[in-house]
Amino acid sequence: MTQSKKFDVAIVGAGFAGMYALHHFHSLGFSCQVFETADGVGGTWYWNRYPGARCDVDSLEYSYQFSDELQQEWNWSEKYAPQSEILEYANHVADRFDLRENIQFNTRIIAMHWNENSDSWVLESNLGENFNAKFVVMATGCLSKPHTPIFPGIESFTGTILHTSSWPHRPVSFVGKNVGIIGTGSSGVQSIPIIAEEAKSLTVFQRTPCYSIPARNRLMDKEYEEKVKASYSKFRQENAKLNAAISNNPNNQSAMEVDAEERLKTYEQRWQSGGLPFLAAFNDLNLNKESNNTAVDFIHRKIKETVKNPEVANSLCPDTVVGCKRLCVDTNYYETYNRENVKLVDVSATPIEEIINDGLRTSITKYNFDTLIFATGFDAMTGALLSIDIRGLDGQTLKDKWQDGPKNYLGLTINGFPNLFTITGPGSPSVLANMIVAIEQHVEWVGGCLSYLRENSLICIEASEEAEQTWVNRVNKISGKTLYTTGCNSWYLGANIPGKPRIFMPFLGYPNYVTECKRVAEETYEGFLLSPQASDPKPYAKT
Ligand code: NA7
Repeated sequence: MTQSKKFDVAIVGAGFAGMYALHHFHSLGFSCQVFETADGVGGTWYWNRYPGARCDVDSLEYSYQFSDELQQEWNWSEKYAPQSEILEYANHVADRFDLRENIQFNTRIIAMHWNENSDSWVLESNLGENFNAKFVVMATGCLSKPHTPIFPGIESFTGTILHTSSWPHRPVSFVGKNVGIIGTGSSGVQSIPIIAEEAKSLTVFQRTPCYSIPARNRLMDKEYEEKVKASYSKFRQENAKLNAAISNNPNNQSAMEVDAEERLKTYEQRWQSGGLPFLAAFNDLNLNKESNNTAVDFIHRKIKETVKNPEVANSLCPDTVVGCKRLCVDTNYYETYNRENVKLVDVSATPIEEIINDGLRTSITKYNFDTLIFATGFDAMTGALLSIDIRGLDGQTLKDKWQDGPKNYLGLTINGFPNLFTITGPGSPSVLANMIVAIEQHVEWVGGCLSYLRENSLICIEASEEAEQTWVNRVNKISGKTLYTTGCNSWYLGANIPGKPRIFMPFLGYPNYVTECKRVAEETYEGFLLSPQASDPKPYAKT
């Protein structure tokens, strides 16, 4: 029988989290192996190759800061980097830091069981291999399990079916094609204007309209880039003090504190400068419905000014709280509905009932097309974790543990699942922070924890049940004061997946979160159970 390979740390996923975890833990002297389903690095940016895919955070911020050489030498071409450039950057990082030799590509981890005899995890891959690791770090991403709604008849469709989140690795031509697209979240909003330019016709099936702010993307402002690079670490430190660790120029006034004229002026300035900072126009847009309504009215007016057909414009105006769902950032999204070849179909009242051989049928009409695109999102934050058969102490499955929603401590560790860490897991700022900043903070916290255990000859770490419950209550208490939980049905709440428990998953407030993580570590890992004994006390060899 072949001996399974042993590592100090197994890392699942080779996106930005997995790559940095590998680099960082190696630098601390731990032996590591990454397992990655794809044949390349990049995670989200490997898979989401749909036309128009780009980041909604400034390039100079959506990048690693762990190496000053790296951040000085890399030049971004645009304010918001396109997917191809972010993927190029991920590949550059993998080469520059010699990461590939410890990444096993084309390998999906399908099961992970805690072995109480050896105090280690046994991982099983789709290739039938077994691996043994003292610690496992889940770097599986927050938006990595695609959601495809189940429509009857899908197998009868004779044209091409695509999903934005698993786009082909070859160019897809829409020239001369009639195209249908389901979904108007960020992926739909980014791809619709570009597909519309090429396709013969594009029919957009919208169940809920989104709020979208013009990106005002442009070539990198070289002067600004030089200024940032001249004091990059200070720039990063300043951003880390902000709620989402993104420089959004927050206005510390309530929308109700200023008169209508000034409010309008503020919104107009934010609309003209573009992007996510729109939501920082006032400090209570996520807290006070009345304040939020003022932003809603402003965006509705912009939509109505842009879209010529009043009926279409009305259908594009959401009636929910702005910012409650992820705000979209676009280039020519609303303008696209003025094109002759684009049709908007509101399926909120007349849902899609079935896919037919040459299109789809709603409850009232039939639509024909050659290509059907699903831009229907993800089973966010918990989907990728729960699609692996994870079993902790006494064989408890993570699926059972999380049947009423995710429960963990600091968004990083789970009671009953020793030596397991989740990077940007539910209960951490994750998707409501700059993801790369959040990733680096998590990886460094885990690195500190692993070093502490080694220095103190400790074998296992596990979140206590009490600390976990207190943490879950804290995450809920913070979000409960906001409009996130009542203003819409978002994927932050799991509301986009039929049957998923409705729990607001991210921790709101990056700076407070970081302070708490630091405090816990300084208080010798308060809230954790640390075990000095193990049934197999042999330390694993360090590389
Ligand atoms: P999103 O934002 O979850 O958007 C998915 C879209 O698909 C949304 O408009 C959904 O409408 C729609 N959808 C889902 N199921 C259906 C059915 N059954 N019928 C009609 N329409 C449906 O995913 P994205 O990929 O666009 O963006 C995900 C994140 O990636 C984004 O927030 C950024 O952070 C990057 P619904 O709103 O549920 O009515």
